Amino acid sequence: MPEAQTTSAEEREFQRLIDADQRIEPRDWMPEAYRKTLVRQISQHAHSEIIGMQPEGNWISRAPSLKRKAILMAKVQDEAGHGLYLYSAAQTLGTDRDTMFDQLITGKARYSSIFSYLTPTWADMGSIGWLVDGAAICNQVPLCRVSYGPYGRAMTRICKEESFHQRQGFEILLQLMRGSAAQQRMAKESVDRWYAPALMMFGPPDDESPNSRQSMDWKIKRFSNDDLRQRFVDMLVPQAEVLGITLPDPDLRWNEERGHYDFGELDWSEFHEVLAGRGQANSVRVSRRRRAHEDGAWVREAARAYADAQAAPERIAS
Ligand code: FAQ
Repeated sequence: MPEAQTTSAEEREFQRLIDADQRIEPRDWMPEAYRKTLVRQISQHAHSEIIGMQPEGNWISRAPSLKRKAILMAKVQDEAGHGLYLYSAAQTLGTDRDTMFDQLITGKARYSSIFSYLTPTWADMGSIGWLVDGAAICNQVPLCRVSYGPYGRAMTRICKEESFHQRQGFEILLQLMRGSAAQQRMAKESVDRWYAPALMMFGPPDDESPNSRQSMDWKIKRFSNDDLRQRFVDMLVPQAEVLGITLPDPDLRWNEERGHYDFGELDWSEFHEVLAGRGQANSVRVSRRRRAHEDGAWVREAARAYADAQAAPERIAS
């Protein structure tokens, strides 16, 4: 008897494209679990960009100079744009934007843990740029090669802007470190607060990451959470030396044998608390987003009326 056929022609074609490092496009057949994983990751990523506007938006009206205000406004606008590219990429998988927004404003959707931390000082704008955008770049450059076409193309555009974000953050900290003793203290205190949460952005350790294995097989993730975290630490140490800032980890040291920096254990209970909604600012972030969405109802109505008028001008005129 011939051996039972276990995979369909469609499945084999999907696997062939993945194995050949070619892209899966919206009209291609894909396993439901692949589609679901992508929607989960891309929508979380989009929500992070949108919620991530708040910690920095908090400082636009208090930026210390006109130049800093203009740069910060441009950066926050970029984050909005990133969110929109990503929602568009998720929409190509059949999940509409209203559904994703609804999940966000009702607190059902995840967004990155990092945006549930508060920004009490101006130096936090430097730390977000240097550490948060720095971590985002480490994570997102490999995502430009993700197997799903619309996500990869959105990431290429996003990464170009993220490198400007990271440099402006580094430059804020550099200026503060060249300033008065109080400014230096402010920069160091801020880096002390943001360093560990930035390392946690890459997700739980590999042996506690339920999604990594499958996502790597599908070439959605190209590197594991721990590998990316290590890359990030290796990148940060020489930059911290230029800044003259000591990273807050007594176990941080160069390991000649591994060719990497060793670093200390992170407090994963803090990460789980944030994911459970008990971070410094979880409820504030979601309620602000909900209010902004409600306040924007008239814009959506006006846009809809305009689109209707374009589609059927005579009906509106009569
Ligand atoms: N926060 O099995 P894994 C930015 C969840 S950068 C919250 O390892 P996965 C730029 C995870 O969803 C930030 N939740 O999961 C910016 C999963 O839960 P689920 C956004 C987290 O997906 C800068 C569970 O833990 N970047 O926005 C986090 O394989 C400045 C188990 O974890 C991205 O989203 C976390 N940190 O790997 C904007 C990048 N980590 O869904 C404004 C794309 C893990 O099963 C200002 N995403 N979880 O319920 C990814 O690369 C991946 O989704 C990971 C997580 C690496 C985040």
